[in-house]
Amino acid sequence: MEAADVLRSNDIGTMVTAAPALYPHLWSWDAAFISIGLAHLGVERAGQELRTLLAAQWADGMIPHIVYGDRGGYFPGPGRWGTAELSASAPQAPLTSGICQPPVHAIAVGRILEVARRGSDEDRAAGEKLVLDSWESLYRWHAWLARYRDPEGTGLIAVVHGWESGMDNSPRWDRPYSAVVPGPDLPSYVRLDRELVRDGAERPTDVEYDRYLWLIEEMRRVSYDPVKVYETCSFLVADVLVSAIFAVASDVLADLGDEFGMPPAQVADLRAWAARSRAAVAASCSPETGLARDFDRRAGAWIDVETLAGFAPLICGGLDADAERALISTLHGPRWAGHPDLVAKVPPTVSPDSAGFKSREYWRGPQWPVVSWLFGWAHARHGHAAEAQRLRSETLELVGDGAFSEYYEPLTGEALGSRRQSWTAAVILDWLDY
Ligand code: 9WN
Repeated sequence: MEAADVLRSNDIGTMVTAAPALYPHLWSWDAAFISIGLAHLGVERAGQELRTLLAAQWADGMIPHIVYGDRGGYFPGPGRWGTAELSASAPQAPLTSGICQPPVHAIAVGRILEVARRGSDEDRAAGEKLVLDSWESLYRWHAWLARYRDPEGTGLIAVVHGWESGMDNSPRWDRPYSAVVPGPDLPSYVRLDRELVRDGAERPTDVEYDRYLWLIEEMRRVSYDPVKVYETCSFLVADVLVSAIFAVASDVLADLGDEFGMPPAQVADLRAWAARSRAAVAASCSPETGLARDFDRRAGAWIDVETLAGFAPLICGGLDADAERALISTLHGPRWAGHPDLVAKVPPTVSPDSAGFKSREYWRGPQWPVVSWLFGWAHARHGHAAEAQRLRSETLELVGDGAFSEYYEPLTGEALGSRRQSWTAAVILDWLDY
């Protein structure tokens, strides 16, 4: 009931904001997870959340990472991006940011359909209508990623900003960000997040923020043209977790396409993208650690930093059975989710045994319930039922304080970041209704 209350109280009618104060707008991958939670309260409202997001899809196919509502309260706001003035592809309304986030949306549509089919006739009809109404937009979104973020057809999808990965300040990005040098003409700005999260150690640093804002300046200068962004942006990294999500989401979308009679040529595209990305994720694995790796396209080098993203092959499959079993054991073993110092056996974003582990700092160590759900969903899909159950019960334990926090301190279980974070409540609702 409390999880449902979080979603209802964050619902401003047109959208469920990602969080009540810190994130008072709609975020792309949050909206997908939120819609899964909403499906348990009513399939129609779940579909509406995705429709709000898809209504902001750019003409070229990109789904933007933020869709702004009419309240301010977040920096950077639409004025800082200037997408409506600068890009012919961006919508004039609603206003949006100029980058994207991980493509989890087809996963959400698939899950909503499953929930809908267990409900009333109206729920079932609403779930099926959602598939029919969203399929083409999601196909265009996947086509945009394949075309503009993997122009050489490697299978690894690139991000041009840490925000695009959803794991903004992960240590994965430290080296690529060290090559992002803000110019003296970076317009001044005031962070609002630091007013709302008082403990600075829980948020990215000011040095990191300067780089985040500088990348926006670089993109403004090429009017968000996706070809030029790829060519000129000083941050360009092939993201192995985004690629794995892209692969499995393409599988889900292709299966829905077959079932709902969508054009065979488009379904074939999705299957080809899925196969290519799955193979590329598997091929990225480090011979030493077995973990998948990002590739810094600007530096031309693999990023050998050990983080939770290294388990990307468990999201999309594609390893041989022995390698997959070994990776599962590592994820649930004593270096990661089974680390003896953790309060709950939920994967931390960085292992406590890593030099870069920071127990309170955002994507540098804390446990994120939504990421745990994603691994749990993938475990169930790929036949690892016991591990899926463990993630569910351990994450429910972690969030048992009812704060529905954005992230948790792994060694103490302390709630960190925003409270009443929508996607945390949403995945808990889904898990309670399994
Ligand atoms: C920047 C909304 C978003 C999530 C991201 C998370 C955080 C924003 C921020 O909040 O990012 O996009 O201001 O820190 O890192 O994954 O989508 O919940």
